[in-house]
Amino acid sequence: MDGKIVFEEHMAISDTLEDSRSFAGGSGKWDEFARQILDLGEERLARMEGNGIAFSILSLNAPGIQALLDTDEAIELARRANDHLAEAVFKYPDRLAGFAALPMQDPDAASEELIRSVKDLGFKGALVNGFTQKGIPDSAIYFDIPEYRSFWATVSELNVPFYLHPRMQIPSRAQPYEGHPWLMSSPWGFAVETSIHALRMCGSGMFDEFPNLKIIVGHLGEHIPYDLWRIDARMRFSPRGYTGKRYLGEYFRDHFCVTTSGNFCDPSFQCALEVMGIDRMFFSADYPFERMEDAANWFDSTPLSVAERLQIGRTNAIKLFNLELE
Ligand code: GRE
Ligand code: ZN
Repeated sequence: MDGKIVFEEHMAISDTLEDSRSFAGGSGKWDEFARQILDLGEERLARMEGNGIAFSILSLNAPGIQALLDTDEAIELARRANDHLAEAVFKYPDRLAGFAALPMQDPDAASEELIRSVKDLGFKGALVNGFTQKGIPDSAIYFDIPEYRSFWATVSELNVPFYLHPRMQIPSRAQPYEGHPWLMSSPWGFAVETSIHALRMCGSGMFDEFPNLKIIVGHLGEHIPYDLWRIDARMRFSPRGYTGKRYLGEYFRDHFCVTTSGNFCDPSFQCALEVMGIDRMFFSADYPFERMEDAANWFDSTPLSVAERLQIGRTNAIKLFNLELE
């Protein structure tokens, strides 16, 4: 399919490049990976072209800003990363757009940077790499807590989506993974962390307060669509402090969008599609952690009608981000 749009696609600046080293796929692959994630020009655009991808919204690699302990440093680096990305977006406005990296260490500073990114740089929303650390290494702040309501008010007012992207749990909080470092990483722990954060948001009342909030999760929903029925079924018997006005599944279905990033599997895709509904499903690749070729070849041949493929691969994204594309 031509004209696809993708939006879990990553870039790095020199300050955050090392964050991704352990995910590059072995020592022999590092130079190529580093070149790909730093590139905001010809190689990326050519690869998009070759895979029928017309437009890509880029974001800073993980954990990026969220791993910084110093708030001033986080504010400064987020600004710098966003300005760097903006240069590429200005150069190729028909092909590239940006998500803001945000200093979530300080909710007011995060609001400010989001406003600047959307209004001055033309960015399409934010992508944040999970919980933020702050002050000490053993810290993990989730954004459903009351301190972030003013931030969500800003997101709501700007009416832009917020991409909740994975990061790895920090070692001091990762006892269940002991002895199995592979388990806490992208094969499993990424989804555990991100799904807990997403479900906390659903249970927090933030969607009652800001009914227009849209949160995006990747990797076919970070395991949630598969288990959404059971969550509600069990909570009827054992609510244990759940104070939501509606079933949790209703919040998830109404306020979350799901992308195919890094999860190119027909049965999982069919499950997410059936649970979320076609209006909430979106194609994405997760380049350069995934190969664009793998993403595109899978998506172009997964069982869908022509109209469904067009909607998930393109038109849903045009609507979600108000893109000025046909
Ligand atoms: C991602 O961006 O989603 C990602 C990483 C590292 C490894 C795997 C992965 O940042 O999907
Ligand atoms: Zn990603």
